[in-house]
Amino acid sequence: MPYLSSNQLKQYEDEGFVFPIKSFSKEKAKEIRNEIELIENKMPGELDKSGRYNAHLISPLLDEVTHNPKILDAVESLIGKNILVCGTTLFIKNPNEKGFVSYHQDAKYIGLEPYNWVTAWVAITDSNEQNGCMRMWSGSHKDNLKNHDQKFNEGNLLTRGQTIKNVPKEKTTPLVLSAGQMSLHHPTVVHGSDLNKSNDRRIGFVIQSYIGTNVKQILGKNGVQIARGKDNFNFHEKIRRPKSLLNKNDIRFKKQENDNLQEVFYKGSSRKGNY
Ligand SMILES: O=C(O)CCC(=O)C(=O)O
Repeated sequence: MPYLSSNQLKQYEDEGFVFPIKSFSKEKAKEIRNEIELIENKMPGELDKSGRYNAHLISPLLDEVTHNPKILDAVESLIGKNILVCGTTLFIKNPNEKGFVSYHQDAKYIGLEPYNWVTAWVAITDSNEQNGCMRMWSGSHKDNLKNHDQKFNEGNLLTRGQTIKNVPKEKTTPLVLSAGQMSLHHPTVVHGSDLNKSNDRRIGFVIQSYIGTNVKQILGKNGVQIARGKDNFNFHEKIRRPKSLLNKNDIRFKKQENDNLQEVFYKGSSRKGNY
């Protein structure tokens, strides 16, 4: 059932993003954080570098978020009722580390066309200006794709440090979210985020992205899951959901999927970046 109000739909249309949208309780968010941290403790490195992609394939709670009916209701309001999950990314910024995200447009490097897709950024911890929440350049989704430099700079959480020059940072909107809330953003809206200057981690779980069944991957290959509705196009291979926490076959499968992703992320690039 479509879930966004007419004001929220207008915000998305005018600004290229909509927030805050309540998805689950703070208590649930804490449970999810605990599961992420359990994986980090039991399997050091599993969620680092390229391992941060597709954690929903090994974490039952992140799988639950990815298929959460409230989130899907909101997504349905934007891209229609036949919805696939094309991948997820954990964006974790630890205190005292140099993690930031340079200003970029997702559509420039994700390879999904047409743009009948939307990215959900789900707050597992609170996300605010102090700990480096996302910042959006309102209305920038209405422009064409912009030039991006590939900076491969230290601390940049993007694979190739893709960076748009001259973004008016003072005009960007901070997407302040409480744990359990989410934002949705358009493929061409310009966005980025600053350092975490707080004493705690900032954890965002990003479904990157929910795509309509009519969307193709033009840079490589993406395994997908059906989130809602029917896939009459069959452009993508359907992949499994996790069986249990720390399941060996799930862990092997995630690695295989992430190896395939390298082609998408580094297409057209002469070198490998941070991830
Ligand atoms: O988590 C962040 O700070 C940035 C995430 C991002 O760029 C995205 O979700 O597209």
